[in-house]
Amino acid sequence: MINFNLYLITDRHQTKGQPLTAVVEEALKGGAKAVQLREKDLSARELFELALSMRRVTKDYGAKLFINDRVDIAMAVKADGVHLGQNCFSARDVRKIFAKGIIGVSTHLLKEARRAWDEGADFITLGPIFHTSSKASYGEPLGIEIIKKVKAEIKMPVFAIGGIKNNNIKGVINAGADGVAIISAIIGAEDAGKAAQEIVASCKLQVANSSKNFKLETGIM
Ligand code: 3NM
Repeated sequence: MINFNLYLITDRHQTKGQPLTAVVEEALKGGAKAVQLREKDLSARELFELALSMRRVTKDYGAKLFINDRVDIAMAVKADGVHLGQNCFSARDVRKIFAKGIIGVSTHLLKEARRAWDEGADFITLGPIFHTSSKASYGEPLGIEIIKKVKAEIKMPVFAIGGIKNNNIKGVINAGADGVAIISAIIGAEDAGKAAQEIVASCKLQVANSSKNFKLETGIM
């Protein structure tokens, strides 16, 4: 069900004036397979229109679409799932009304990750791992160690978020992350397609290396 390592998150304020759908399409051409529409300052109507065009373009490239917080809009545009913030509905409540939806939850602490797991989320984002200019309100970076702690307890996919760039993917995947969630390193890049392509390649390489290490360590070859 979670068959992607790169979870691309939108922010239309970082596209340097280009239409968001066009930038996302470039990233999809580069190999992104999952997009979260996260445009918190749009009205329901505006978000619905944008979600419809995101649905079309993600479908064209065989990619999954998630809508941040708005379960109603996710269902209306037949998105693959929703992404829930800590102040949003619980995963358990969403499951009752959006039975087929894949549910992601934003977490920033071990206890939030545990709760998402208990409530039946399908995956979490965990961060901010590094300093990020995209969401300063989440305060100080958590650092890589939190990934190890969460993965030791929680048996679901974890996407590291916050300041993730090509040059720090190796560290987060080695710490146990299943993938990375990114805004600025792709949406704000000069060439979103090239950036996505490089990041998808890094993720695949690091995931392959880490599972090889795991097999070697455990003796299962
Ligand atoms: N959520 P960038 S950090 C949307 O810690 C978001 O939950 C975070 O943007 C969290 O890839 C973040 O530009 C911003 O650092 C991610």
